[in-house]
Amino acid sequence: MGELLAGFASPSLSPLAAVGGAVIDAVPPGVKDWAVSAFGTADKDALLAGMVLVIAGLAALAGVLERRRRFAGALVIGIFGLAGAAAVLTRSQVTPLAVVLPLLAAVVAVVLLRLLVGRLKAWDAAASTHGAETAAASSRRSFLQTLGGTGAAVAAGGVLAGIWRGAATAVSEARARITLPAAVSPAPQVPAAAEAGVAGVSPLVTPNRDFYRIDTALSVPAVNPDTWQLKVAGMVAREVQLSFADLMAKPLTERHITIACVSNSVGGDLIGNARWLGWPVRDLLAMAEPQPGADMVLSRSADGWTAGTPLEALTDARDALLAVGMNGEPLPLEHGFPVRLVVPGLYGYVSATKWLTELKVTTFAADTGYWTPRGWSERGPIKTSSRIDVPRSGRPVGAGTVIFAGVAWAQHTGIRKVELRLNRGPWREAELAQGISVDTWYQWKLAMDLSPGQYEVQVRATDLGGRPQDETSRPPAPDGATGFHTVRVDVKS
Ligand SMILES: Nc1nc2c(c(=O)[nH]1)N[C@H]1C(S)=C(S)[C@@H](COP(=O)(O)O)O[C@H]1N2
Ligand SMILES: [Mo]
Repeated sequence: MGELLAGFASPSLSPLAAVGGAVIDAVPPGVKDWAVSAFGTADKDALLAGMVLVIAGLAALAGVLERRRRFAGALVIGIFGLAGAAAVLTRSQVTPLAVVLPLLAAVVAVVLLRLLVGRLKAWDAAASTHGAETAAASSRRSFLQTLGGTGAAVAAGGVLAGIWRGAATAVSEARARITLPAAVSPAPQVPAAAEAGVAGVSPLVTPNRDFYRIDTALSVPAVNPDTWQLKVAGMVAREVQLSFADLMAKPLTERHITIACVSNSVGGDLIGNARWLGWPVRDLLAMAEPQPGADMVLSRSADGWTAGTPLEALTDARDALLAVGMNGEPLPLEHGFPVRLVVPGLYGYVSATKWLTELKVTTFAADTGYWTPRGWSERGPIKTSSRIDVPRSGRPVGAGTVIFAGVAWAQHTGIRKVELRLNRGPWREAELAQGISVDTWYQWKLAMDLSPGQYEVQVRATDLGGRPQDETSRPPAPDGATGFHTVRVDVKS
């Protein structure tokens, strides 16, 4: 009921999304890490499924209690409605209507509960009366009809709410109307020599639909580009306001940049490379003129999430962008439409704010980003790492020439070499493909002659400064996983 009402009245704030968002913000960091490692990018679906199960359990409990004692079940529903309203209140997009919806839904649920329990009791009474078989059958039918009708109405309401929410997104329509301007500084052509040419290796440029998605937003924030405003404030000589039209009229830069999540485990897939179109953040900051002493920019999203980025990374020569385009399209909604930050060399949690609305020039001493108090480091430079894509771990291959291939990255530094070793033997240098730029990942390949047997294969990358990747096995928290990606290959005769 709450979802249905929200679908029509307040699509950005369904009660389910609000409770889920509050849960995400409240769980200890360890639980979040466990959820990402267990469910990957399906973590939100898993949370929603879990919530639906909890709701079904509470509904069953309410029914059982109400049958025993009048209003005992209604009390459970009332508390549930209040909890929903409280969760909505913790959300940054809260509106008065959004708070009322869970309460309204609870009232409807109590009315239905009373109706159903009334019918059930009539059936109980008739069933225990001798010689009242026909009365029992008819009260049974009446109970089951009411129950079935309620179930059908809930299902239809849910579907309707879903359709409505999908169709009602004026934002998707606004996105469809956008034509991206050409870049004044276009992305360098992807050199043909950047392709290792091995089937099964990660594509050099990740298609938008395959690009990993990580954020705390249970429902994708709907930010209308026509009303979008970016505010630059804090320790600046002058505050700057920027509209989407202003931004689109700036001389834009397009670059391939590989972004990665700090939660990516060694060998994991929370990393992707896209061609981003945007205005260099340093040009915007130059307009605002950061004051001496400032060392951090706290960026904020429409849903209240924040990241703390070193001011240096946004003002130095690297191409930190206020991105509006991803692989030639306006940003997909899940990837931060209409505007996000992309900063070469930094993990997403300290730099890649999606649905961006504010840049506050400040200091690390005065402000902290969303993940820092939750057990993650204040600073998050991406660690040099490498991954074996083919052959897939555990998949048998034929004896003879076996081709290994994968990707390696050291954003903003670049890769010098990639090496492989078998069963902890000597390192052998792989063939390193040309990079698109030092800000992207590189493909590599190595053909080896292997006789039948079991092999443990490990990969390591060395950056252009000559620093090999860290070999110590460490988990993602607090500042990124380290260690060698290791696959087991079963070579058959
Ligand atoms: N508004 C907002 N932006 C966010 C996040 C978030 O939770 N909310 N997560 C960050 C993290 S942790 C990562 S790794 C990147 C992922 O960007 P992607 O989903 O486009 O791949 O977005 C960053 N930007
Ligand atoms: Mo992340």
